[in-house]
Amino acid sequence: MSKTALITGITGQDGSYLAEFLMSKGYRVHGMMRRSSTFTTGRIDHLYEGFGAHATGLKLHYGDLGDATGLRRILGEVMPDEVYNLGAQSHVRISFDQPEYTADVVGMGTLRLLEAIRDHMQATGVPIRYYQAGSSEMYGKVVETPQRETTPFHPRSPYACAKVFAYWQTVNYREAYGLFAVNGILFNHESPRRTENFVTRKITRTAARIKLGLQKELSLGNLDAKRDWGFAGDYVQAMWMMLQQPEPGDYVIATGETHSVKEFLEMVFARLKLDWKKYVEIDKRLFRPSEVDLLLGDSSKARKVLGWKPKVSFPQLVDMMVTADLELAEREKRAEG
Ligand code: NAP
Ligand code: F7E
Repeated sequence: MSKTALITGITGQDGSYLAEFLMSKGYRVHGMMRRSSTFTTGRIDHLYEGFGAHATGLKLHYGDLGDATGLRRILGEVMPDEVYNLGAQSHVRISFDQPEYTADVVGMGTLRLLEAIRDHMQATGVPIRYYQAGSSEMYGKVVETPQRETTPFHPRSPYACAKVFAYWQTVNYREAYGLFAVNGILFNHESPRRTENFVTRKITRTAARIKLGLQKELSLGNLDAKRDWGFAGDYVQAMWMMLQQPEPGDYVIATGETHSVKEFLEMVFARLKLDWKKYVEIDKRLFRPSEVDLLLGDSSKARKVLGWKPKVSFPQLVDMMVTADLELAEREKRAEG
């Protein structure tokens, strides 16, 4: 019998790739989305038809990690075998502007969902496997490089502090109640579906618009920060693999390569045959009160135990994002007439 999965954060980058992947495996996929005054289903419109009882394919439910009653109701309706908690205020810079809200959604939201799952399992006797979207941001001011599962956390933003809270709650539900709960500690992963205010997509999107004469400049913050960037499509497969293991555990998911923002910028502009120095201005407002300078992951545990490895290389990722954003800019230019 096919399994049922519930994904929070279904409308986000990872939610869309994970839903596609699980549906390709024959899962019945349900997603939780927030009510909004504008449509937010652009990344998943191709996966669902209809809503509620009339839906075929992917099924969507209104809900919010701030609303425990709703979470409980959705669990009762969906009866999932697996829950993937991807919902979050996921922007690190913005978490400094909205620390309390970020802590509530990312930290307390995780606890609300874990509590709802605990009660649901007790009431129904049906087990659930739980995936928690942990982040390399938890390593923050790193104490060792590369970072692995045993590296201590030193979070450097309200977002990262909330993710550390969520991480330990997940571990504690595993230890205290025997819940099959895992933390994926995922390093940065990107794609043409990345929201436009994360640095990679901001660069590819703006550079493509500059190439076609639709924009003149690109404002950026700290170009020296280094990140271990992979492709989101590869990373969601690791989430699923973690939940198929005989025992629950926590796993680092990373490429094992690090590049500075400046290197990413140079590659994108070189690919478009543009000199980035002519277009980029540094805006101090885009710097963070406390920065994460260097992230580089060691995913040997995932490679050994899960048999996971990234398929898309760094140059391929840059190429994929530039190609997609050039096509988008060309459509915009045509629409402008
Ligand atoms: P994303 O594109 O920002 O998506 C976040 C999702 O969470 C969206 O669907 C968003 O809904 C939803 N959401 C926001 N607030 C919510 C709330 N109060 N209740 C329920 N849902 C809410 O993030 P992503 O890149 O796909 O990342 C997925 C998860 O992995 C997040 O938890 C993120 O923190 C974590 N993570 C990401 C990376 C990365 O490099 N991408 C690395 C490590 C960990 P709307 O569409 O309505 O905004
Ligand atoms: O910043 C620098 C910035 O916002 C990367 C989230 O998915 O990955 C993501 O968090 C670096 C930082 O990603 C701009 O200072 C320079 O050093 O793309 P980002 P992030 O903060 O690493 C982790 C793993 C998550 O868990 C998060 O949810 O780029 N940077 N100039 C800039 N960053 C942005 N956003 N905008 C700039 O103009």
